[in-house]
Amino acid sequence: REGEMEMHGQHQRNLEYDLHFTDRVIAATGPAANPRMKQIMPALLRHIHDFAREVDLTVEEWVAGVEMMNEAGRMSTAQRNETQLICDVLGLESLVDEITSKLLLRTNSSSNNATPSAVLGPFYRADSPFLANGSSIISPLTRNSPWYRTAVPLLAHISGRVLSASTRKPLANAIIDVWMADPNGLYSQQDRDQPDMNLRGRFRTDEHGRYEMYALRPTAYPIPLDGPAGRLLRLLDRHPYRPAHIHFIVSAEGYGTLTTQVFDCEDKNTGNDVVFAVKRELLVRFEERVGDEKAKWELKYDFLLCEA
Ligand code: MBD
Ligand code: FE
Repeated sequence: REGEMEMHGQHQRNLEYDLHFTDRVIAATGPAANPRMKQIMPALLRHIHDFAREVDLTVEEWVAGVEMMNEAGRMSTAQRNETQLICDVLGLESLVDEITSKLLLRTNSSSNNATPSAVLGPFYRADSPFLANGSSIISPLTRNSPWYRTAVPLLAHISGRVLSASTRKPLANAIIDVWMADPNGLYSQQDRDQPDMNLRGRFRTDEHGRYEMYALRPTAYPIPLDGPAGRLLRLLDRHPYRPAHIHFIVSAEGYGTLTTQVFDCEDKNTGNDVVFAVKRELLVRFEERVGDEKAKWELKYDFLLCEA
């Protein structure tokens, strides 16, 4: 409805509304509702009603919004979460990530020294394969494929430790769940040219808290535009790019689980991520790796976890 939106540019404002209507809807909540619901729903109802009144939202426009949510729901699977992607382009996942970190800091000051979190995003998959330290998240099934040739210039060795944020004690047996897109900007589940679970894996730290893997230096890419999140970007005249990043979920017994991403500091898009997830502390530099025919690039990165 791109043309129509423009015609509505001079819509009427400030019709007179009966604000008691919102109070009636809020008051409809019963005494047995859960306390957190009683706390948050009045705010949600006020904002959503005020939004509709502020823009004089029409039935037709509301139906378009409902259809967008329905379509996102129909598209969402365990492999790709379109509803989450819509939240991402609206900045909502990054905002709740920030709120959650601030709340954690209040109850746990050691989280101040921990590696900052970043959004999960729509492409995480549970149950990726456990791999031995020093092995590659590139599926062996890609060897000798045209796909592998595109990956070779980006082969990277990634290693470091998982440490306690407060004591710097190395954490043995921590799990590092890693996933990333390929050089064409596609996660394995989006791409017929990649085997299942390509560029994903889980590693366990050794007795010195160390992990080590082969992966790729990541590249920037546009988020998928084939659904309502993409249409929303077009309606907003926005670019679809995410800066080059690698996702991690790091967990260890007795410590808070860290969901984060690292970003290649040389990527020109770090300043305008379409999902607003970049944090300065998560920018990393890939160095040239010498004397290893299995990797041209080197990244050393430690993860600092706070006590649970
Ligand atoms: C991604 O790859 C991603 O990590 C996020 C957060 C949103 C869209 C695509
Ligand atoms: Fe991603």
